Amino acid sequence: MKKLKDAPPPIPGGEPADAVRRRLVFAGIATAGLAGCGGGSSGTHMAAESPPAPNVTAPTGSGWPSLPMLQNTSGPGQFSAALTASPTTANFLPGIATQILAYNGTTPGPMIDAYEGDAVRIRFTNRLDQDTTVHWHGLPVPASEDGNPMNPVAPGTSRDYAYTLPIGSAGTYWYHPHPHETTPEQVYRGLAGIFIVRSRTDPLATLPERLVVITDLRLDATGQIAANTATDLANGREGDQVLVNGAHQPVDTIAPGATERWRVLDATNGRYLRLVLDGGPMWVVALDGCSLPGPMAVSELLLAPGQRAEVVVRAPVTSGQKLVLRTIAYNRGAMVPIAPPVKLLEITTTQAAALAPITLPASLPAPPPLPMNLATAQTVVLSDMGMGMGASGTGRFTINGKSFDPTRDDITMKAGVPEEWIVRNAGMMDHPLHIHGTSFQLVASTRANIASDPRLNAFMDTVNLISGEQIRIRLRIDTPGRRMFHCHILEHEAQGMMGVINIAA
Ligand SMILES: [Cu+2]
Repeated sequence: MKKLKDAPPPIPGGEPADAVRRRLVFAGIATAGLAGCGGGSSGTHMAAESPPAPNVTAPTGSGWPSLPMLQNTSGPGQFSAALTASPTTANFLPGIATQILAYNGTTPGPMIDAYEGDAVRIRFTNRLDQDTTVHWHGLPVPASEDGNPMNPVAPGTSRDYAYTLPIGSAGTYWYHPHPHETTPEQVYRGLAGIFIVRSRTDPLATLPERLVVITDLRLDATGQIAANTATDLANGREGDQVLVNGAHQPVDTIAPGATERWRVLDATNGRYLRLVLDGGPMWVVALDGCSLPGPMAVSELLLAPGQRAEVVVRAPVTSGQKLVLRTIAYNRGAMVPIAPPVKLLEITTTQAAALAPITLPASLPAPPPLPMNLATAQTVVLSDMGMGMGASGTGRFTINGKSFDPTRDDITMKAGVPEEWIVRNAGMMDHPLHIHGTSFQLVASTRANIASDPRLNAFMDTVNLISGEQIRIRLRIDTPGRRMFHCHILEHEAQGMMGVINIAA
């Protein structure tokens, strides 16, 4: 059994494992200044209705964890690989084997690194004890290949996922399970990976890249992953430690003045990342799988669950200075304490001579805008205040008043024909709406500050709506079949906040 590759090793001067385990963090107690190992900045989560369960946090400060790559067994123009989901163990805590679910033995799963135009064929094997699927989040793959809950892969069986990555699809995506009702648990137990599609004409191709795959983790007193509570089901699960590439607050070094492209993925079930970078400037160059029209300097950037961003960052020009990426408090309207600020990673400049600054290109290959003056084809209303009283909460989380039914078509549209939709969040908390198989353009919002938001007129596959917000999006789905659209807080999706778009040929 392969151990988790990215597990943080003990560090010189760090706390021994026993001390970490003894220093328990009790759920239900606000723990600012209590939870940390080293940095003292680990958050925790209030599990109000369950008996107080002691949680433990992983040591911090490991070296930079690089992700394993999914091996391509074909030549240029093709990407062929084998991917297996199976139970295994990871060493988040030194000396403790935590049961996880993993793709090819690691969490996050292996990075998929392919090119536009590649014919992809991935032989997927399910070694879990329940149905699963692989969903290629954001990629415009045929409906039959998109890992919909209606197309489960049974335990002990395999299937091929085969599709071609269209020219123009270069960007940062991810893959994760999408089975009916069990997606949240499969993801929080470890099944998620980043998927990069490259262009041969990428204007930023010369920049060094860093992957920042964010997951979060909640371990019980024995070091095992804690199950979802009723609070998690209602609000979306937030683990009490935030991991980067599977490690807790990893550190690295960088040449002074270096410019890097970071691909950031929020692969958590329900944690919002309000990202700030201390020590250097940050430009957004892409949201989800799509370039912006040009680099946009930002002081902070919000990622909802499922979203990605590509940012360009620049290191300080003198040695011994730090770039620190943090997520700061964000009120998403949930009935849980607002997650405390958390340091995600820390990178220190070396003694090397400062590198000359790189001038970023003024324009980037954003998708062409969709036609204006489209009639409103759909109004989509998200609600978290339905009257359902079932034990699973089914009936509370709805789209247009309905809970998910895999046999029902909620929306019909025609392949290749652009539409404009109104989407409204009539709920009390934020909901990130994800539409499969396409990227859509956000063209308007009732939010006051939308004009200065990099999202306005940009393309994305997941858009966050705050309570009461109404937006307009334009979208076109080019291939026929039945597609999912849903809230990407996975607990909401699993409890009904999902629908089917049937795209006619
Ligand atoms: Cu939601």
